[in-house]
Amino acid sequence: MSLTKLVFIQSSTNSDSIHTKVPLNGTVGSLEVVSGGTYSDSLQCSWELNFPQESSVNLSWDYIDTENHSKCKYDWVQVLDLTHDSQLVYGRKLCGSLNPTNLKLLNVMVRGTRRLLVSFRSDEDTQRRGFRMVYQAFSRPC
Ligand SMILES: [Ca+2]
Repeated sequence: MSLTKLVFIQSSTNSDSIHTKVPLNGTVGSLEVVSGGTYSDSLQCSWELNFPQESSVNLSWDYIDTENHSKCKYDWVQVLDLTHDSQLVYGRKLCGSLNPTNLKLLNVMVRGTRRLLVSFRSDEDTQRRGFRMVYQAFSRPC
């Protein structure tokens, strides 16, 4: 089961940024495995995000709450940059129950990409709340 919906993010002025970022293509959205409750067992979901031109894509996470394992063996979410040899954006899978501080550490800007692949997997037992990832793509202004 997958759910994709649009989430509009208020633009904010960043003190260390001179330019105001404008999402030229309106490529803003969020991905999550469930809208409430827990995800299902034995899920294999993936979402491919295609951007009309090379973009800088900001990724942030409202929550990540999956079965925990030191190597994320059971339930996990990962982000691949398909433009750059399918590199793992975080260098690893993500799993466990992350507190707000650790979630903030996952805020990244993926630069110069046209395609990202977000995948989620759960095994047959122990389900939790899942994740919600928010993305916002910025194209080059000129
Ligand atoms: Ca599980």
